Amino acid sequence: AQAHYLSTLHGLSVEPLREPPLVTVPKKITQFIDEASRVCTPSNIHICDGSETEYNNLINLMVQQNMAAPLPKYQNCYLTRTDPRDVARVESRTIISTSNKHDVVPNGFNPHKGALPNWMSPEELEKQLGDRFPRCMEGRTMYVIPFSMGPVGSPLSKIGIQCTDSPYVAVSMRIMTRMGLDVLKILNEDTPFVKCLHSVGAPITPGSTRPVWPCNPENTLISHRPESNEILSYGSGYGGNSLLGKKCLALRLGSYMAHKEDWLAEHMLILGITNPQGVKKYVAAAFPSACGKTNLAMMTPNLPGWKIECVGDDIAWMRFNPNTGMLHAINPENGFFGVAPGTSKKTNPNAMASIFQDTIFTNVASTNDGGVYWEGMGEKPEGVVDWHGNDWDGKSNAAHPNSRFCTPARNCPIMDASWEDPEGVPISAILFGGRRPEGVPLVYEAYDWDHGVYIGASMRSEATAAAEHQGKVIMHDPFAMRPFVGYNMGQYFDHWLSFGRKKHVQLPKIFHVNWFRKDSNGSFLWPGFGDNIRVLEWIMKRMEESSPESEIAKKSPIGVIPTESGFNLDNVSVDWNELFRLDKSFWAKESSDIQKYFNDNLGHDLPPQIRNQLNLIQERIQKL
Ligand code: GTP
Ligand code: SPV
Ligand code: MN
Repeated sequence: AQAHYLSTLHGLSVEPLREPPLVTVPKKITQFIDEASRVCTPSNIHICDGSETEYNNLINLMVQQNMAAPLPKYQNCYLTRTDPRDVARVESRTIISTSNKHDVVPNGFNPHKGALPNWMSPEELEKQLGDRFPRCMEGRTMYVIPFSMGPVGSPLSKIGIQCTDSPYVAVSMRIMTRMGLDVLKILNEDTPFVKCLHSVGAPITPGSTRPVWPCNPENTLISHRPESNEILSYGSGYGGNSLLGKKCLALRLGSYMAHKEDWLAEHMLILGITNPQGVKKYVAAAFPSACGKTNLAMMTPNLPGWKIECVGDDIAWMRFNPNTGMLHAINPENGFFGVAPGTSKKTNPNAMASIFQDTIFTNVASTNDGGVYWEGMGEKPEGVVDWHGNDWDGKSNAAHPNSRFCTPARNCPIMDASWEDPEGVPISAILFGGRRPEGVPLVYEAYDWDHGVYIGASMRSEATAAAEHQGKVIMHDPFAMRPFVGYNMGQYFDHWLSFGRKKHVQLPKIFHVNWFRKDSNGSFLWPGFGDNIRVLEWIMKRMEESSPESEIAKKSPIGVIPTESGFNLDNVSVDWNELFRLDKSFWAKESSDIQKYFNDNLGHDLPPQIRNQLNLIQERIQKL
């Protein structure tokens, strides 16, 4: 234990913690910082204490360097514009490295690149890292960020130490995680932690130019070593590539740990729903990136007497609680990194109430009165400067489609009273869903757990701007985890199936939803947003029913669907028949596409129960 806390590291000056100077930092952690600085050779090291003063200093530094601009229309809000080549997660350059390839890649018969996580051998990764990290922080400050995913000190939480040369990452991590001194204080020599090393890959050498948003797109590599609890990310400063607590730790390493430790780390929102009679339940929902999690998690219901409260909008860590027998979920995050376009007073008033204080906006447009603008925000103001920093021509995107707000959870007016409960909240239903313009009805319910796992495994969704995929192709995205699962997808399916075999547990019901079905003119058939409460109302009623047939429910080949009279359509006009139409040729093609995806990519690693479910569905579809 060191009495005066890292005052020097091999001759470099280390910005000391302001208060109290006597924090004991475990040796393993000082060794990691030492190692990172020896390899990356930053000119300075700054240990983040997580204080407001520090946050303000870092923001001011970014403003001085033109990396951030104040937004005087709001309170304590800033705008960042990235390099246009660094605007989203880079899935093609995101890899998991394990000693055994099969631990990550299933034995598919004809595997497709990008259909599942990428694997790299330890030797190859060592070489790739060696080509990138040495001296990569030259001329820059290395920020050391101690953070906790989950409430500080909760037995369910995980600790990470991120070394990064990006002040943008340091300030964003203070919003998105519990970060700083509070975390350092609870650590001892035995506390496991994830070593997170991040560099934008743009050293400042004599004569080199200093880009406003440093990055290195040609050499970007987001790598994970789950066997040694390490994340090494290079070349991108953006979101899921750089805020390593989020997708890298909480999902990729998280799912790897969850598999070993018998829990689940999922790309899911968590919400509380209270009906007009005062009955409250919790629901978790997995939709792929940019498919509606934040909006559902913060929804303002369009039905009187209903209440939604938010626990989390992107990630859920879940395990069966031995006392209640229920699946309990925590949100490991501390803020929202939400899609800006489409966010308005009409669609998401709770987000609008959250994001005009203490928020960092990335790649949105700005207005001449010191505000922000994006597509779908409301009426177009005059004098808009687009996300590139140019006067907006009114035709191209004002905001980048993947532009984001980064805002503390405490700003959201409907945070659930239990959102930081270390025990988590008990989940009564799990929803899977995606962007399906064709063929897939508004909602259907699984017949049982295995069928529900099949529904998660067979998820597909239209590509979005959250990653680098071009066009609106329908992609397979099992459990909305294709870019985020940290181990073999076949084993992941099996892990989900294993919960169905547990004794003395209350399994949540499983549903599939689709807000995005379109009519022949290309318009959405369903109003979505606040009207999604109608779907949640039906789901909540179904929690009380066990038979697939009732006044409000009937069987269909793909699952249990609502009866028209059993679904609340008060004050909304929709084409019910079209919303729920099941087309035989569509579903025959859908199931054969899924079969091909499974054969090509999972092969013998596809659990027999999933193949069995596929067979049952194909038989039922034949009878349509
Ligand atoms: P990530 O943060 O990338 O994981 O995305 P997310 O799943 O949280 O998606 P989000 O709620 O931010 O929504 C993404 C886009 O879908 C936004 O532009 C929303 O306006 C839009 N959207 C969300 N819910 C609905 C809905 O019910 N109907 C329609 N038509 N659009 C929706
Ligand atoms: C997603 O892409 O699912 C996000 C944004 O939530 S990012 O943090 O970039 O992963
Ligand atoms: Mn997400």
